Amino acid sequence: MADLILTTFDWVPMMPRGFVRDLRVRWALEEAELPYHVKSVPFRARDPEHFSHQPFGQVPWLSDGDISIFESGAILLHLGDRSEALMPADARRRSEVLEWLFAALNSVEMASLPWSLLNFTGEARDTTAWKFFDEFLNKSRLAHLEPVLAGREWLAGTFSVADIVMADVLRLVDRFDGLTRYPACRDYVARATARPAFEKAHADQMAHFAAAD
Ligand SMILES: N[C@@H](CCC(=O)N[C@@H](CS)C(=O)NCC(=O)O)C(=O)O
Repeated sequence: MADLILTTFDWVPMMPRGFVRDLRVRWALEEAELPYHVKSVPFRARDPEHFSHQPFGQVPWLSDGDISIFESGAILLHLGDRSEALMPADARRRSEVLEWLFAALNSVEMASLPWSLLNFTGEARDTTAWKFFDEFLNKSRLAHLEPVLAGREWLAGTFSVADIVMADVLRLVDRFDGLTRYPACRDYVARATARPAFEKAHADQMAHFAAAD
């Protein structure tokens, strides 16, 4: 089996540390107990080689032999083929994982990321943009996700890549106190981030960036 190589930045500012998306990949690799190496590319000077792996000059990407794959969701699906700890074999449950993984990325993160960025930039709470995204995230997404998570431990029966992405997405909302009205969402994040694989992935990311300070 080919070596798995995860590429991330060599350094990032303090604010995103612990939230850089290589964490999702580290977490999946740890859950599946797959051996891997981590490589770095410069945060400040992104060269053509970097863009040849990630067309937007972002991270992460994963090399698996002669396959190079970007987008955290795609990487997790790729790894899902390697381990039932990430993706169930049963066809019905597999489709549940797929729908929830895309829901995390394309329904929840699509709403939560602009909201988080407005928090990050300190956008005033009385602007049209803030009111729009705050209502969108709360009324159209979190209010509906709350009863789902109140009724189940993990999104698709057992823990899967869908939970890695959804918990990571919600973790950023929680960082800005956006889950205070959603106890089931908060408990879900707490449950997911208490997993040893998350704790190792998080500690390793923090150590990786701290090493470059
Ligand atoms: N949709 C991409 C997003 C990747 C992304 O936003 N990466 C961030 C780090 S978490 C990045 O590279 N930011 C630097 C930039 O956008 O220039 C994925 O999930 O992999």
